[in-house]
Formats: sequence, C-alpha cells, structure tokens
Amino acid sequence: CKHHQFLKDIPKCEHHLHIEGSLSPSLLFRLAETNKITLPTDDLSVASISALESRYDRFEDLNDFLHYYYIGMSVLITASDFESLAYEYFSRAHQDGVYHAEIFFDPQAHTSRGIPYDLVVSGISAAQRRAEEDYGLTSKLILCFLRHLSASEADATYENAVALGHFSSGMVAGIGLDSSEVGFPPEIFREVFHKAEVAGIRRTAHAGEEGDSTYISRALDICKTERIDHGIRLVDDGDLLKRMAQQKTLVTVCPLSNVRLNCVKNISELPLRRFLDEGVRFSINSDDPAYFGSYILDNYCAVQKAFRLTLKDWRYIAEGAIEGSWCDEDRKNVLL
Ligand code: ES4
Ligand code: ZN
Repeated sequence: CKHHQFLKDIPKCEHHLHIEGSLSPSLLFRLAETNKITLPTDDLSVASISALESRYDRFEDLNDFLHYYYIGMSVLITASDFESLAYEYFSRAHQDGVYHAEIFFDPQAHTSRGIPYDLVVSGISAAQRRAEEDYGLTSKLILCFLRHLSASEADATYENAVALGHFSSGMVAGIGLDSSEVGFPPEIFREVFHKAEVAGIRRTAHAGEEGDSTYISRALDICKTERIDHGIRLVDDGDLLKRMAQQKTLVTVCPLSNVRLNCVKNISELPLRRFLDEGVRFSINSDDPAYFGSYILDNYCAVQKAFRLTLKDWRYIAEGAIEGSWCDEDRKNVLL
C-alpha cells in the first residue's frame, strides 16, 4: 500500500497469534512427508499448496476454519517441528517490524493426539531463544484452553504446566481461551481462571468474535481476564466499552481474520474509529496468518486503507500495544 514503508517501520507488538495458525501450506506438506502423516483425503485431498490456499480463501465461519486448523497441525510431531514452525513465524514477524510477540499455543490439540505437552513447549522455547538472539525479537507464550473441551480437561492441562514449573519459570506467561465460541461461554472455565489469578498468572480470553458482548463482560467479570481477544462486539454495550477504556483493558483486534471468517463483511465495519475516540486500547494482529493469507503488516495496511488514520492515531495504537504487553517495564521502555 501507499503507506507501506511507514507502517512497516512502526515498532510492533503482536498479541494475538496462534502459533499453529502460522503453519504455512508448504511447511504442512513438507512435515506430512517427513513424518509420514496421511492427511484425510476428503478434506486435504487438495494435495497442492495452491489448492489448499484457495480452500483457505473460502472459510464460511470460525468452525469451518477450525476444522482445517486441527487437521493441519496433525503434521507437527517432534520438538524440532514445533521449533521450525515458531522460528518461521518469528522470521516473518521480524520482517514486518515486530519487536515483541505474545503467542498462543493449544496444548490440548497436541496431547489429545499423543504429543507430550513438554515436547511442544521445548520446541517453541528453542525458537523463542533463537529469535531473540538472531533478531532481538522478545516473546512470551500463552497457554490456551480449548473451550469445546471440558473444564476438567482445561484444569488437567493447567496443573500439568504448573507441575513442570512452566508458569513460575516464566516459560509460559499466561493463559487464554480459544476455539469455538458460541455455546461455550467463558464462565465454564471460571475455576481454572480463578486459580491462575490467585497464582499471579496473566489471563486473557477470546470473547466477542462470533459471540455477543455478554461473552466479553462474562470473561472480564467472572474469569477476571486482563485482556480481551477480538472483542469487536464491544460496541453493542456502551457502558462496557467505557469501562474498558477507563481500565485500559487491551483488545487484541484481528481485522483480516474477522473478514475471512465472515464476522464482518468489510474492515470498515470494525469499531476502530469508536475505540480511538473513546480511548479503548487495542492492538492490531494477524491471528492465523498462514490460514488467512495475511501477516501483521497486511493487517496494518488494511486498517490504514479503510480508516485513513493520522500519525497521531498510529502513535496512540503503537504506544497502547507496548503498554498493554506483558513484558517487563525495562523492555517496554526500550520499545516506547
Ligand atoms: C482461532 Cl480466530 C480463532 N478464534 C478462536 N479460536 C481460534 N484458534 C485459532 N484461531
Ligand atoms: Zn484467535
């Protein structure tokens, strides 16, 4: 776009990125071959990169996407596979001007197919260390619970991470909640979120992507989340919007994801102007870049094209993203 270089040069923090959603079709087919994984022929008989990309171009909604997302990640077997996946993401993010990334991972999507939890974390951690050495890109890991699974399965996943010392060591910085939203409200997971709060562990949840604004208020009030992922339905509750502005709760918006999954028809329908005017802090993110065909800078460009923001607006967005990050104050001061 016309402002490409300006937008590229903005020091970015990414807060809403599913590492499994950065599995490119080329890495997917490469790992399927090395690991001798037979992909289900009815869905992934689209055995070419371009055929798969064109299927990805036609997601109907969140669940239609998730179907492909869970099949895709079945090629991830070894710690080195997870390291390749994450390092590929960090390299691309670095090119787009990302200085700090807080990335989600879905342990239950791996343990349920026999891949040990600590193998997943050790692979991703290795990539995190290399990205910091090679690019100076700092990162945090956020463990997400799959909301279509039970509260007790979430609890077992949480306790396993606690037992391995992953939260106390900082190897995992926080917890999140993702997968199918409607019908799986946040309060199902109130107990595990409460435990995390008591233990001083950071908390976020996907809310108000396809679900209505009460999914947002329930995540905040019942699960005591410190952030809201997506949160685009926030505009349906003006009081809640004002409260979030006052409390500086960060909303991690994913514009092109919302278009791809038909949450909105056009980016211009997103409430970003309202957020700016009312002082709601938000960051702009890619969500599942390999599935939506767009990385973080594409999202920045799409927002600029739709909203024609000013330098002042961009400064406000960039600062909000740094201030809303879960890195320490020293790192924030370097970025600010
Ligand atoms: C997701 Cl866009 C989105 N929403 C909910 N859960 C997810 N998992 C991966 N991407
Ligand atoms: Zn997401």
